[in-house]
Amino acid sequence: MNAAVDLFKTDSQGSRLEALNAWVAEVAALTQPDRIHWCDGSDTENAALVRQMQADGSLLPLNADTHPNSWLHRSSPSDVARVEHLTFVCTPQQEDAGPNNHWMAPAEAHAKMDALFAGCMRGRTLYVVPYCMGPIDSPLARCGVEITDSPYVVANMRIMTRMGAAALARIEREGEAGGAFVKGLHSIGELDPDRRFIMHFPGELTIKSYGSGYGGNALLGKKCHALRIASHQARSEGWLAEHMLIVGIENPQGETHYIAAAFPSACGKTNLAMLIPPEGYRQAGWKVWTIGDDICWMRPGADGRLYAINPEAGFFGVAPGTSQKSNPNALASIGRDTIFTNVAVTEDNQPWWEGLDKRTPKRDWQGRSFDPVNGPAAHPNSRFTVSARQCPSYSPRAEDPQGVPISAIVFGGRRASLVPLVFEARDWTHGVLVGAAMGSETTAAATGAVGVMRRDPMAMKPFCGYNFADYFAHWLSFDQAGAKLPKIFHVNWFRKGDDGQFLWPGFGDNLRVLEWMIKRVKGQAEAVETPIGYLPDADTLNLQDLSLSDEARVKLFWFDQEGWRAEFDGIGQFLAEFGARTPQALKDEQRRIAALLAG
Ligand code: SAT
Ligand code: MN
Repeated sequence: MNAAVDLFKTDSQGSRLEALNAWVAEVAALTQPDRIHWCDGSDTENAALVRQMQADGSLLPLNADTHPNSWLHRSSPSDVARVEHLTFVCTPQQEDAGPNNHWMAPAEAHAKMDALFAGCMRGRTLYVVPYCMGPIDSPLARCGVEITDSPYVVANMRIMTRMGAAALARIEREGEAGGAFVKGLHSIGELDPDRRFIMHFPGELTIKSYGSGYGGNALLGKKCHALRIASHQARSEGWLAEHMLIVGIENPQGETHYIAAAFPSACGKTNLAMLIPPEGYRQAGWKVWTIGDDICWMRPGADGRLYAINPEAGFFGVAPGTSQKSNPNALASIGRDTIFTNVAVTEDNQPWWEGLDKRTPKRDWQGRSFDPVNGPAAHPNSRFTVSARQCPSYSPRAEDPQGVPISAIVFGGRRASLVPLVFEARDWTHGVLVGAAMGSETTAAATGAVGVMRRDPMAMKPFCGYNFADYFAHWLSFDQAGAKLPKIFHVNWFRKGDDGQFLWPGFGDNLRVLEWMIKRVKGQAEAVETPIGYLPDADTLNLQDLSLSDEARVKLFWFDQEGWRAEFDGIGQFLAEFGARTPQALKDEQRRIAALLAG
């Protein structure tokens, strides 16, 4: 390694954890960077990085009057989403990764990755990024260190996690014994889709990611650590790492219920987490508190309830569709100190995307003069990265080291037909089946065809770091004596009518559905029992001031026995894909309901 002068001040490595020092030295020997920089997360450090990225063109300044301290990053056009086909879980036994993951033997995967990493940081700086997932003083939080050669990744990690000195101090305090930190090695490589892999070694608490600078492929604290590696750790330690938003609903009596909800990427998690109550509800005193919009770690507390933290500190939200109408809180959050990725810009250099407003953009996400023949101006998976603290509805309880108690768990997908607006599972086992059977039409958050219906259990298809059959068993295992588990619900905001239009207005009006859930939790609302679960009684879900069509009033609350019979055949086949490892209790539950549907 060249002993070049550091761009920034690098302090002495005197007392640093030996395992961390050794790993950094080993990676530096392999990747041959010109410089090593240990990130402290300070404003000064960030300002220097931003200056450097501005100088090399990887960050472009946006209109400083309308969007102070905000930047546009244009990624390589072939590096715009997660790459599930290049993402692997490397366990010694293939069955432990399960049919839900791409698998490679650890030795082979290490050899493949190390060959890519060899010498890849020549001419570059190696950044050591210590981070903490969760409030820094939370017993539920976990730390990691990402090594990366991308300053863009460093800047994003600083927003998305508790990054820098405090995280490093916790890692050092915990030492080798205290639940070792996750090691994530990342290089943008050549940004070549043919030399791109995202590999996970759950047994070694290690991630190796090469060839992409984008979101979930590169910000290793997010999907790679907080879901794939953490789900694996959670299984052995008795907790859950889930692809869920966490939102607090405060009723006019001042009582707040926390709800965790799983939806696949780009299905409105951020909007639901930041929901603004409809006018009538606002006047009555309802309030909504955002804890997290993407990831939830939860574990049983001493009182038997599940307590949740948001391991992240920021939002990496989908820009297109975000507007004053759909998500005013998001819009208010991103008015300053935000990194935008792959959005378009207006004449006066403001960030712009489809669905924002009626203006015509000047340049598209690739920097070309906007021409509709080239497709949308903003990439459909363009994003904003912003600190959660900038969100007007950010809950003070989001920083609570003990987490928040969860009253209800919600599963939901994008289903144009069949699935009603809301139903409640009979009990925990049924709820686990409802989650396991989740289906959704694919979105632009991952490369591949959009709009294809696929099974996405608990919205974890791309993120579960082990065999789904074992994951279902882990979920079932929480139903123990003394447990006070949340009720489980399923929602579908995306049901369409015969004209192809959505039947439910969604957004703020989703609070009506959450209100019904809370009433159910408190035993205050009637429901109709059907084989698929409890549906709202005609007048227990508040539809006041909504101009729903007659078709909507019927279809949103309709249990279509015929259609569900076919759906349950599909669910049975899906569970069978996991063979003998599928928990018997889940198979029995599927059979029980299938028999009711046949009757
Ligand atoms: O790219 S990310 O995985 O971070 C966003 C998402 O797909 O949910
Ligand atoms: Mn997500």
